[in-house]
Amino acid sequence: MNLKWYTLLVILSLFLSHTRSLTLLTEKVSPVSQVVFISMANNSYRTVYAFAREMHPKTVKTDIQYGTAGFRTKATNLGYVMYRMGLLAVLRARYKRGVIGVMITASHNPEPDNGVKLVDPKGEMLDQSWEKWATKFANVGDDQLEETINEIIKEYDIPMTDRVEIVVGKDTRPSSPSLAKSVMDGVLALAGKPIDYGIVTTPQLHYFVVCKNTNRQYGEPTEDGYYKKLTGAFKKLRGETYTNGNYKNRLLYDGANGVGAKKIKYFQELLGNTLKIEMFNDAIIGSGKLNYMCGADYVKSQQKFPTGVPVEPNVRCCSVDGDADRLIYYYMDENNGFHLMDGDRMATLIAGYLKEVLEETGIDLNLGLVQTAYANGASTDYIAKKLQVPVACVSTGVKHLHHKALDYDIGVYFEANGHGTIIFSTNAKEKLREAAKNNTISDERRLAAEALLNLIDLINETVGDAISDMLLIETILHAKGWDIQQWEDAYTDLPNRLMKVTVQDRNVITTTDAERVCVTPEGLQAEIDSAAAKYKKGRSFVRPSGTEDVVRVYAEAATREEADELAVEVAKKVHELAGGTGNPPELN
Ligand code: NG1
Ligand code: ZN
Repeated sequence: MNLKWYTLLVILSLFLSHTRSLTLLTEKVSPVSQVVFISMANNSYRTVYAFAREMHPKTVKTDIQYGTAGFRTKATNLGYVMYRMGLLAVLRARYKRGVIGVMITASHNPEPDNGVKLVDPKGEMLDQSWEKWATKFANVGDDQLEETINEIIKEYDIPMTDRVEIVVGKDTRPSSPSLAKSVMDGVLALAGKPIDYGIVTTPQLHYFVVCKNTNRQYGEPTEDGYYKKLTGAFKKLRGETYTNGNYKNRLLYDGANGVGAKKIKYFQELLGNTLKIEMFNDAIIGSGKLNYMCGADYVKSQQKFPTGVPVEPNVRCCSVDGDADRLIYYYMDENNGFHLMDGDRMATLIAGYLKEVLEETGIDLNLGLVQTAYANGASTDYIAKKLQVPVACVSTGVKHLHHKALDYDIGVYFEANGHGTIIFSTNAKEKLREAAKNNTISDERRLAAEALLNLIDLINETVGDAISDMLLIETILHAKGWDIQQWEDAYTDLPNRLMKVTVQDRNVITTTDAERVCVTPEGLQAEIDSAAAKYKKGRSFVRPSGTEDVVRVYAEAATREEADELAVEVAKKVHELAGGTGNPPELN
């Protein structure tokens, strides 16, 4: 577009601005000096830079890093980061020619924190090659923002004329509404179209992104569409008998006082008596704090029963985290002994069940399981040796697990903390559909194929989804007629301990081999090896956290005392060799 037309448009938009604030000039956006003036407010014409400086100025000097789950820090420091992620989302959407998602949440972190992550068109986490851009966008000065935008446009040859949709979701934190507004300002500033989904779970947002990018083939991009898809599949799988053998259709559910507490109510309405979910920590205002002494992270990391849930011996309970993408099961026995069923247990139950049903279909598909180094050694042994399902180990972070799971026809992935899902390849789906329609094969084979197709609808393939995973676990336990103790009988966890060490700069720790081997500081790995060798079944590794300013230490061994001792020994070595701050670590 030449300058004359552009000037005319500016005059026209100034005129229109009396009636519209923050309005877009045209559906197709003009790249004058690529970025420049797109938004309009208060009768004045602004640059992205001016808008940033006036409305969302950079308030923090220290750099922030796009980590394992995007940016995460104190909510008060995130306004400008959100605005800039709104800008980046538009650029990414134009580059990918698809809908991009932005989720505002700090998951299991305490309430004063918040965070933001971008969701790519296929529902995956932002491609790693763009993480450096996210980090750059967040850290440049206000006056370098336009230059940075022009730089990325040039590098990727991004067409700046498409109108793109950005779907925005947020969790229940008090800071989330204003941070969502900042994201949307960023989207509007580059003439993208923000679609505000309000309070939703992280996996719901991933689902909406995929529905939109597949022209609704994956489902309806609405909350209603999501509930109906999942509960419809669940009811079909459950059939008319709600209990079976030792399986009872009653479950105690801890919503962590977060978004998972709000959304489970819609599920319960649609599920009726098929599954009786009793809700606790249900986010009624004033009743309890988000993630405080409850939720999946608390239960897994403290290995304790959450507050707010009544203790009933041998009754199946589960907890989700603050944005409902993690799930943990547990129960208390009659002697007040606490039993945890974490992500590894879910992965093994699911992989074992899928293997059985797959065999019944007679279809040749490869099934694999992906874990991280945090997976309990006993679970890895059980999967590889007893189930005979191939296991892969990758670096921490869902993006790595998801990516690896794509290598299989049916890829099951779970982090020990309860985040995971299953992905089915197009080949697998096609073969199952063919078998389900094939009248020349036995009823048994056909029904097994149908069951797997229903399972696919029950699963949120886009990302780990606590509520969808919960419905899947309930389906499997029901099919097997198992109570939670029978599920637990599969193998015995090796006692393990997680510790945190604070150091001056956690990035001095670098690792290789899916984080199982520490490369720097020099000499640390040799110390870890010699410590682990002292204990029966001893295994330990260290890595810098991607969500907290700490180094994480993991240790497991044959007994609780040995696992604890090994963890402390390694933590002390980290403190000594990696620039520890404060007192040397002790077990608390
Ligand atoms: P970091 O802080 O990088 O360890 C934690 C979890 C990850 C993942 C992310 C995102 C552990 C040990 N680490 O990452 O598995 O879930 O948070 O929430 O649980
Ligand atoms: Zn989460």
